[in-house]
Amino acid sequence: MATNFAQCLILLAITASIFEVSMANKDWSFGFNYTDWWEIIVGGSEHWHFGYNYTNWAINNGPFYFNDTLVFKYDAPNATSFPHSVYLLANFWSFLNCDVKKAKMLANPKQGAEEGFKFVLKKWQPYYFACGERNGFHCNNGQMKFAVIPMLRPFWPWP
Ligand SMILES: *[C@@H]1O[C@H](CO)[C@@H](O)[C@H](O)[C@H]1NC(C)=O
Ligand SMILES: *[C@@H]1O[C@H](CO)[C@@H](O)[C@H](O)[C@H]1NC(C)=O
Ligand SMILES: *[C@@H]1O[C@H](CO)[C@@H](O)[C@H](O)[C@H]1NC(C)=O
Ligand SMILES: *[C@@H]1O[C@H](CO)[C@@H](O)[C@H](O)[C@H]1NC(C)=O
Ligand SMILES: [Cu+2]
Repeated sequence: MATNFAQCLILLAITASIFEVSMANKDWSFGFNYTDWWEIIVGGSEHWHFGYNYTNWAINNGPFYFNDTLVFKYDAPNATSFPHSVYLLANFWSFLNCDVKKAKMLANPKQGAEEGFKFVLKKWQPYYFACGERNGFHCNNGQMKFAVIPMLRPFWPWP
């Protein structure tokens, strides 16, 4: 089971590199700036807040692809609102247990304002996102966590 999964990853990584090479020789952009085509607002109109089921959101809005940009939007805290943040959890166990101790902070409570905090899915790896506030409480009880494994885009959507 584990071996098959590893083989599968290697195969797909090879496919990805071949694909990248073949695309590198062609100018598909025709001068058009497509860097911000695939920006996905995490939570959609709900943005990034306590109590929304982001696992469910990720299932319904996936799959996500290489170079997709996730946008986390949350207001900076004030006297009546709580802070949020964006952390990358170390591994699947940390994700399950909302263990934010070993996590890496990607965005502090102020970085989600206005345009939001943008994160590009650049690598072939699982990404475990969570809110790091209150030592995992937002992640656990607030459901502010989700996992993403970017895929290779099966087609190029321009005409
Ligand atoms: C494309 O747009 C992005 C953001 O809108 C900008 O940062 C980038 O420099 C632009 N790239 C080119 C080649 O114009
Ligand atoms: C959130 O959504 C997931 C996937 O649909 C579901 O399995 C889970 O039970 C939901 N969590 C809560 C607390 O409702
Ligand atoms: C992702 O973006 C980088 C930098 O813009 C580019 O070199 C790479 O080919 C892209 N990968 C895919 C799979 O689109
Ligand atoms: C505090 O922030 C919340 C959420 O962004 C906003 O709805 C509210 O109006 C703000 N309150 C004050 C006093 O600025
Ligand atoms: Cu939070």
